Amino acid sequence: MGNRTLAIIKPDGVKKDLIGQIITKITGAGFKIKALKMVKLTKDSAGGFYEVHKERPFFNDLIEYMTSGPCVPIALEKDNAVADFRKLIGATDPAQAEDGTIRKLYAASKAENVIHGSDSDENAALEISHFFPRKELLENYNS
Ligand code: FUP
Repeated sequence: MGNRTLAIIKPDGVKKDLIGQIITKITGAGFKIKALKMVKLTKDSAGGFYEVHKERPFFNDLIEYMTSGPCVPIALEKDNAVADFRKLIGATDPAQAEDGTIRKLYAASKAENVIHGSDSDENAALEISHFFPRKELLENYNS
C-alpha cells in the first residue's frame, strides 16, 4: 500500500474559485500537502498526462478542457493515499458520486468534474513526476 497520490484541481475548479474549499476538504481528510503549484497546461503536457485515454472518443474535449485555464496539481501523502483519495473525490460522474464527496459537492458533469486523483500507486508516482521534479519533491518529503 503506497502513501502518495496526485490530485489536480482542474480548470473548472479554479474558475469557480473552489481552490480553498477543495484544499480544506483534502487536508481535513488527513492528507499532507507535499508539493503544489498553479499551471496552465500545454496541449502536449495534457496529452502526455492523459496518454491512456488517447483513443477514447472524449479525448479531444478532455484536452481542450484541461488546457482551458490554469489548474492546481498537488502531491499528497497519507497512508493508503490512492484509495482514500478516490473515496474522498467520488465517482467520475458526479451524478453517481456519494454524498459529501468533492465531485458530488462541486462538479458539473462527468467531463468537467473538478478534480483528478491517481488510480494506482504506479500511476501516482508517474503523475507526481509529471509535475514535480524529483529533487524538489524529495526535499519536501524529508521535511
Ligand atoms: P477518473 O479516474 O475518475 O478521473 O476517470 P477517468 O480516468 O476514467 O477519466 C479521466 C477524465 O476523462 C475524467 F475526469 C473526465 C474525462 N472523461 C470524460 O470526459 N468522459 C468519460 O466518459 C470518461 C472520462
